[in-house]
Amino acid sequence: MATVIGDGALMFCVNELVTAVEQRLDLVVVCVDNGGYAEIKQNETDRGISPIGVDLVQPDWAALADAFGATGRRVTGADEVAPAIADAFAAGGVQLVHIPQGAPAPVLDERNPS
Ligand SMILES: Cc1ncc(C[n+]2csc(CCOP(=O)(O)OP(=O)(O)O)c2C)c(N)n1
Ligand SMILES: [Mg+2]
Repeated sequence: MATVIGDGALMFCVNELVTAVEQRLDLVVVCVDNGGYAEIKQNETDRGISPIGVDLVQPDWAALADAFGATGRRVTGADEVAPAIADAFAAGGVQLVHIPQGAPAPVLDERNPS
């Protein structure tokens, strides 16, 4: 199993990592971390609201995964994304791959198509 999840969404359900470890799942969690609730921030801006409560600190998600008994990896460049995900699948168990802002993930941003 695998999931791709934003940093804000992961913050809402991070406890489930422990459940996954308890249940001995093979689960790869890829956290795409843009440092906050970007969609909500955009919605606020679109409505003329000065953004509030939408810029989050970027935790060390890999360390958090390790603390939960999973295995965390943090990529520092785009070229590391695919190998890190491949390593996570190969390793088995609960694996978290943290892709912080500044290490662009190969994803399509629907709001800013290139
Ligand atoms: C269980 C749950 N809690 C709260 C929300 C409200 N919510 C919608 S989008 C969002 C922020 C998601 O942030 P992130 O995953 O970082 O995505 P981004 O907008 O930054 O791409 C939240 C909290 C939700 N949809 N579901
Ligand atoms: Mg985000």
